[in-house]
Amino acid sequence: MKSSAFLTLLAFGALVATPACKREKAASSGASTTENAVATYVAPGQKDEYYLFYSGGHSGQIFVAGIPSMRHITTIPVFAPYSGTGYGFDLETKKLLGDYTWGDVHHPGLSQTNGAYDGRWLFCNDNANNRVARISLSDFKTKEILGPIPNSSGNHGSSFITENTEYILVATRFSTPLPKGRYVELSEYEKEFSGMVSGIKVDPDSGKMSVGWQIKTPPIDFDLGSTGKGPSSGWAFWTSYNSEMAHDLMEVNASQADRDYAAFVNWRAAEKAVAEGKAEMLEGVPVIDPVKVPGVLYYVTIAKSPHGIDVDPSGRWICASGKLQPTTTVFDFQKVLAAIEAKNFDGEFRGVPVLKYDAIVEGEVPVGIGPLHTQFDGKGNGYTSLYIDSAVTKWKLPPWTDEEKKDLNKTVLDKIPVHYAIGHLVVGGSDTKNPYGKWLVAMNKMSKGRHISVGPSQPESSQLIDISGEKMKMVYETFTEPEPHFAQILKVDAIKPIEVYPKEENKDPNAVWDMKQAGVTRAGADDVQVKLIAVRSRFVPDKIEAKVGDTLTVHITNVEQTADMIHGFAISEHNLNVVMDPGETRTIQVKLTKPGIFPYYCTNFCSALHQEMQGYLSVKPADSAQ
Ligand code: RUQ
Ligand code: CUA
Repeated sequence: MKSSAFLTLLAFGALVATPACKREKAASSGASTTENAVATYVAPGQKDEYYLFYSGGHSGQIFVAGIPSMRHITTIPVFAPYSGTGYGFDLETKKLLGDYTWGDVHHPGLSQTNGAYDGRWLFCNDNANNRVARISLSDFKTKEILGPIPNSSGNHGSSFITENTEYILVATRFSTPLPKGRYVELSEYEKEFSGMVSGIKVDPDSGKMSVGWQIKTPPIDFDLGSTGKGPSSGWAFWTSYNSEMAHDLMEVNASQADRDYAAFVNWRAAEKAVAEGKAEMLEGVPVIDPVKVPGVLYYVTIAKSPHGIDVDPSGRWICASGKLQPTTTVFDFQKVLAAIEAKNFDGEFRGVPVLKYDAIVEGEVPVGIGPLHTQFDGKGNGYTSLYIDSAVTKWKLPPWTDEEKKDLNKTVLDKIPVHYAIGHLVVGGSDTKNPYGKWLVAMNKMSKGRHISVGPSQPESSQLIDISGEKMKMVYETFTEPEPHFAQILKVDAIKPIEVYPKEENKDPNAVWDMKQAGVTRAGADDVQVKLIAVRSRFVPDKIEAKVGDTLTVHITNVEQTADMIHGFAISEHNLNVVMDPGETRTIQVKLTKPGIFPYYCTNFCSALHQEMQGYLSVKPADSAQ
């Protein structure tokens, strides 16, 4: 008896002990566990040093985490409704979403002034419905959604922000016949379909976006891009696949050629051409034909099925990676300018010159297998993600010594495994003139057992890598909301978000601040208007009467001016919830279709009497006397 109980205990003990032992073992390989733990530990009451804005892919959202803790601290709903903040439920945000309830966010981009983050806006793209959105960093809310962009399908190659946020540059992943809505047989793909590069103009004061101009291209599939600075100021770069211009069995047919095209776009020249009347209007947008307007577009060949193309902080080195070739190709933009000047071309592609590869390439760095994206630390190094190797390679940017040039293996400085199948990676400020360096976040496409099991859909994983030393150091791993693509890192002290909406800045004509102004008005035969105050811990009024057939409009003002005093407003069985921050007014509207008594209540915990913050919507039958 005694011994069997002892054995049971032992077995039980072993079971309990295993995960902890495993944990220690895993962590102790590499740098010291304690060191890593301390480096990422943000003690209770302390705060992170950086924001990580990461794309939520087909969730249609942007997620915000802190670095180094990697804690997910907020969700910014952009292209999808989010009842957590009432986004997509009130009239204003419903209008932002338009006809869509989802989007596919891939590449967030921070606004810049003089090649540095200015902390004003965050832009992001919707790959699915061809839109771009603008988020204000003063309140972390989506302010504007532009699109679907005319003449543009598959808005993957965006949002790439120019040095002074003159434009968000955007390119099409999918080509379609233009104008949109025109029916053409798929067999006519090569002849009848078009791709497009678009300059989305950003108003420097308000941030308001509009389509500035477009450049029409053959039906290749643009992939990733980036914008120039320094010597490449005024230029933008995209990779593409499908130089074969295939339209079916893409996996095979679009991987035939050894090389695909990158597009080098002189957006200042495009802007000038439009000003000089050299564009033709299509669907209200000036569209440039690059064959008729030489100088706006050049092609460059890159091996093979290229994906990322990234400009280093100096603006001189353009680094492109071909998924199916184990190198990252570095172009020297000074040589690009010289080649253009000398017309050093290697024929043309559909009437547009192709720059002579040998004349502009600096070298092909043997980074490893499946290279996708490159980021920079501002200290002369590139970091390239390797999808197939599941690793990140650190390598030295040019200028290279003669010895290095002879054997570019010598420029490869370090390689660190990630788990697993990394897509994007991000280094703070990599796309500015002065990156922060310090941290690199690897966004992995497959987690394969990195988390405790939650069923077949395994949670994604991101890893935090310390790049401050010579060797990269893996320090932390965390769950990432799906579906991670690109991200941006911003120093916390680069912005100063507001805490309340000041009462005097609330311009909503239906805002009410005084309980005497609040109330229910029948404005028309079937139009009931309510001006409602939300304040700890009551709604004024707490009774609304209406009848079936009425359209009920409720303007709710949270009159609090105290930080973090947030109220929600939900009506039972009416699919409605909005959340008002302090000083904010939001409007909901609903057609009343069923009689009864429907409680409304505050959804956001606000005080000890939050539970009592409730009222009743009484809906009389349609035929009742008013
Ligand atoms: S892409 S994994 Cu949508 Cu940004 Cu490269
Ligand atoms: Cu107001 Cu809870």
